[in-house]
Amino acid sequence: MSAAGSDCLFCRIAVGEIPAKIVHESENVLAFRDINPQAPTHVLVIPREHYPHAAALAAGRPEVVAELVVAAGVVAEQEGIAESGYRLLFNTGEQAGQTVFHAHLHVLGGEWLGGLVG
Ligand code: IU
Repeated sequence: MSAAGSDCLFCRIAVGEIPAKIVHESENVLAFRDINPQAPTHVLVIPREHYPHAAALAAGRPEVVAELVVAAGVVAEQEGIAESGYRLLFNTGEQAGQTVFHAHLHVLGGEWLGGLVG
């Protein structure tokens, strides 16, 4: 999958061109706070490499999908929500509400979430 580079907001965050509140990073993934949080903890975990959504990432680099989930667990521990529970969410495509077309895993928690949140 080719990089979207300067056209992609999250690619620019991944290379440090646009600032973000980074909470965790590793070779292949980066986690930063959502600018419009929907819960006390709302972090986005992204692959550094550009894929437009989770399904494309799973097709191209399935092992990185696992790395996103592992990173989400690390973030949950850091945030103190691993025990109480948290929600992992991939919006995949426009009708699901995806607005940024660089794959990202939402990590939501810190309060009772009830029904679907994203
Ligand atoms: P979605 O699954 O594509 O709808 O989620 C995109 C998220 O990216 C959404 O929760 C936004 O608040 C968030 N976001 C951000 O954290 N920083 C930005 O500069 C922009 C969107 I634009």
